[in-house]
Amino acid sequence: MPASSAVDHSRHTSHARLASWVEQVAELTKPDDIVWCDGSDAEYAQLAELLVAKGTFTKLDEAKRPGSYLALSDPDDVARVEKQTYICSESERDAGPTNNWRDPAEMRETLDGVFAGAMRGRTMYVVPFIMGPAGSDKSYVGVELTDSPYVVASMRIMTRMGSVALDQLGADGAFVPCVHSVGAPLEDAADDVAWPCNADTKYIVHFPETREIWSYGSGYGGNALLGKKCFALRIASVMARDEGWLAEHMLILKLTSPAGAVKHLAAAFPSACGKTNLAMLEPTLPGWTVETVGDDIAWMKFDAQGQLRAINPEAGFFGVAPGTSYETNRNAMRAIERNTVFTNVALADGDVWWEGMTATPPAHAIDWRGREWTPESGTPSSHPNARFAVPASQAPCIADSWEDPDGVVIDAIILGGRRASVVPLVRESLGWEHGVFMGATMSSEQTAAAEGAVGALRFDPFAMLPFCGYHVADYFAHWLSMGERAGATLPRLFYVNWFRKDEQGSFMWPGFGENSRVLEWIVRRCDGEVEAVETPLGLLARPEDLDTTGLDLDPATLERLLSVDLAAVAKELPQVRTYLEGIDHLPAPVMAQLELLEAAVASA
Ligand code: SAT
Ligand code: MN
Repeated sequence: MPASSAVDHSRHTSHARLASWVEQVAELTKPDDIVWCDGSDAEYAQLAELLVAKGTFTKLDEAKRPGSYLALSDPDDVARVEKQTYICSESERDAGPTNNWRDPAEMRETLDGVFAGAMRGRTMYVVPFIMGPAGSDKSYVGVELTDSPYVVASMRIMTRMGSVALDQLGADGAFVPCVHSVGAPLEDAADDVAWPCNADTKYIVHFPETREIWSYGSGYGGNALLGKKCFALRIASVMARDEGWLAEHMLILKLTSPAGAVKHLAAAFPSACGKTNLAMLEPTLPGWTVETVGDDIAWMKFDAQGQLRAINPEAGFFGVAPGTSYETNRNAMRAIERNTVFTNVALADGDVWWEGMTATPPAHAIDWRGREWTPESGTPSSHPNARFAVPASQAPCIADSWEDPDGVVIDAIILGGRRASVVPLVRESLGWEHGVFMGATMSSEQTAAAEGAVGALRFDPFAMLPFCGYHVADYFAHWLSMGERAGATLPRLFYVNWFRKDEQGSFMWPGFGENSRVLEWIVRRCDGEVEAVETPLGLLARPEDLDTTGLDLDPATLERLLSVDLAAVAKELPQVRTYLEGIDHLPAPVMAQLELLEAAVASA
């Protein structure tokens, strides 16, 4: 039945605008079929069966990994494609220097071209989803139309999907329209491949003014699961700017002291700095517990009492598999023992394996490219960006408050980067403007793995470089304006660096569960229990205030971890200046913070 011949959608929704938009997209993309998703277990089971039949999913051994599947992607469709990601604001200025801008009218023409007939031979799934707990005033609804059943199955894990979202939408609620096609129309269903995508053409497009997302050509991760980076960060950051809240690339954790006092912290780190590990940390400090509210995204709004409250808009964890083990993140490993979709890891004896999962690799496996693999193969068995998708509720460390519709009160926000030198283990900002400066200049060192000079800094402001949907200078101004809200209780701002190295190249700080010692200091600062040492870089911890009981850490190393070498800071400030000067319309207070720091190190 050709969908374009006026299908009756009233059985599925009373939302006339939704029904007619579905019809419009079907007329453009010409799917063979339209399926409205209800999010039920039966529907998920059917999808999984279909994906197994298509060869996209391999069912894992039910005794070893119940309810779980492995998908292997096309080898050229393995990560977000930032060069083909666009912000199509009406004015080019609004996209700013960190985004690819395209004229919205021209982009609409382009999209009309590539989407015409794009779903031929396929089923178009209507996937309504809520970002945030059902019924929360902080949640928003989206509807993704996709021709990828893999995306539907993943959206079922990562969002509140199906009838629950249609119910929240009602007859005329607002939703973010998200259109996704793998860009591989079929003449004949028999021609399909296990991982359809378009090798040549990919477009990940955002229209911030109309709050729309169009994605073409990729089936992987953030390119295709449009609730995540596209909606919950790029579009939501624009909504947050307009409505006076914050949509951030931050984990949210709940920390309970031995006395039972609860604090919630949000934290932003660039990729590969252990965000999921921190969100699921097992404290080594006796009596402390960490529970997880979110591991990737935080939506934060001030409540009537002026407290900043955060929700995790997602319902699942989409974590990097390689490096995850019972040693590095036991909570994640326990979460993914069942009901998990793995993508681009190795298949070994009916179960999954990846580099770093166990000390001894399996003698034989099928690698992420579907080839025979042994430890002697000389290539990694899993793609470095291989992922697991798992319902958040399965994590043993999930906080009871993780679905609280009111959100949790954020007491402190932690920023950080991966720095082998210069940057101390922990410091508190000198105030809100200084904290915004710290966020704006978040950086990691260039490693040999990436292009560019080793030792050069890569700036990733608030870990939002690829995710801020508008001009990054306006984003800094928005952060500054949060600090001026009348009656607001602002969270304290901290900057941590777990990655300091000594002259021999060894990490000076043990990291992982030991990071609870730093969290404890942060809590004591929030409670006004400890003094700190004021320096031009921020408020530093005194060595005697960091609980190092039972740690094998000599006093000299601790001293170095907690102090700043102003001469070393002075040496890298020119890089900071060049970076900030490259941002047009930079708010004056951010530059003023740099000038204060330059003056302080010059006179030191
Ligand atoms: O692919 S995602 O964007 O969802 C994950 C990531 O790249 O951080
Ligand atoms: Mn992320």
